[in-house]
Amino acid sequence: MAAAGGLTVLGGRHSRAGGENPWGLPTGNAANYGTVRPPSFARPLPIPPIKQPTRTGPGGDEIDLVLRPGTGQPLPGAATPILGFDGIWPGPTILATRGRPTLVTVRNELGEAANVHNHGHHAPAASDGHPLQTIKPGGSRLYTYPNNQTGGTYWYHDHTFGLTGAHLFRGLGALYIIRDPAEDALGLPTGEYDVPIMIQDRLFDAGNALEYTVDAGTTFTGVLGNTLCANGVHTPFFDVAARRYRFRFVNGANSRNLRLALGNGDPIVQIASDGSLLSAPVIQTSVELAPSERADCIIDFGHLQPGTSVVLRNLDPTWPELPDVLRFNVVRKESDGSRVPEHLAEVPRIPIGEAKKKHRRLRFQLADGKWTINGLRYDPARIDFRVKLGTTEIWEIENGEQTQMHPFHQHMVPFQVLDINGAPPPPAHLGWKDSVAIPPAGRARLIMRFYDYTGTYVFHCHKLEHEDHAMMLQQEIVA
Ligand SMILES: [Cu+2]
Repeated sequence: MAAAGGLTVLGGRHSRAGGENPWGLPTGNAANYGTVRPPSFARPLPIPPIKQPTRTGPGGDEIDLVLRPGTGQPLPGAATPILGFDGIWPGPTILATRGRPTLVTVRNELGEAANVHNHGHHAPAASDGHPLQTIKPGGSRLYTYPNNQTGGTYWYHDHTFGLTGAHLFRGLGALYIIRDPAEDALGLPTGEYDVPIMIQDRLFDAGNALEYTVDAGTTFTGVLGNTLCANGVHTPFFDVAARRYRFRFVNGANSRNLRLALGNGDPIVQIASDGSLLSAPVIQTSVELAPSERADCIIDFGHLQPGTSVVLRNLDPTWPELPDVLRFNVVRKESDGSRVPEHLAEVPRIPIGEAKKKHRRLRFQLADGKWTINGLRYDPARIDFRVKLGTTEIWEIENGEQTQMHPFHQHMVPFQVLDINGAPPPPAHLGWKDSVAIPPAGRARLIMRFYDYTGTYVFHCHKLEHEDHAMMLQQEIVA
């Protein structure tokens, strides 16, 4: 089935074509998938700069951010043109403190409309980055982030109607971390031992330019790269001391799933999922992250001798497989005053009875070759349903697609996972979440409280090529 206008997606199952992608589809520029990558672990992991406030006062921290073109150096050789917050990829990390507002003035010097969505943030509708609330070229907009929510790892990215995938792919993504004094008192690794790592697959052409193609194949599978980047650099290395580290892993890929594991078989201790600490650490052999999910993990290099290396692997089999994320090189011994307490935070479960009869069913599926939710494509002029402020609801998200998962993302309020395919969620899913993978042909039930803000907010699939074409609906929260 050919794609009219390049935006119709294919339905049904697709057989594996030898040497091609498993769907046998024209996915992006096929020639570039065969590009020989430079050696792995050759360049250091960059750490995005911390954004310094322009002013701090009683009303909060004021930050000035500019959307502008820039260049990155993900590969050796020619620089790569990008679109960046402050012209860099990833953009600067914004550090906020729980309970103290952050006021971000964003000026757009991109030459095209764009905006900012602070993913996982509990913000007034005017600051949520609704797909139509864009900043015109040359214009600016003030985003108010109250930071009245759990401390943790969040991230901000563009959310322009129909262009979110293209904009994030070109570089418009960065971390937003909320510090919480209660969390600081736990003794977890901090300072230089608290390391943000945004993982993103990208496709480059022979001249190192980013190659983003929307066609029938990529709209079906999502855009999948042939190069895995950590903080904007292809498969880097990171020198560590023989001690504990906290890594804030962000799956900032457009559509790729990740399953992180250590090459030496050591455990990864997950302490937070999306924006909240778990009640207790979860010891895992691998950590799965759907697009937009985050996992804060403790990795202890304390038993390793200097000179040892450990590769962070990606075990997810999505085509084309990208098995190496980065390599940790243990370079020195060091004393370690950090600890990982057995109890991290109170995460009270929302009682199911609180939702009373407020249940919704949302079916994510292909309909007439298009990505839909309950058969509907996103229409910004249409309110899909209204939710009463102050109520609690249970949403049952169904995945009607047999071959791939859809990562569900809700704006404005976090949720708790009640069950996935009828089974209790895994321990790493017992915190507050804003994104969750709905397995192929599977379902999940989520419970959420609608509090503080009225207005129109979207929810959608976070495979961005699904979201853009147009697996997204909107709810209006009403008083
Ligand atoms: Cu999807």
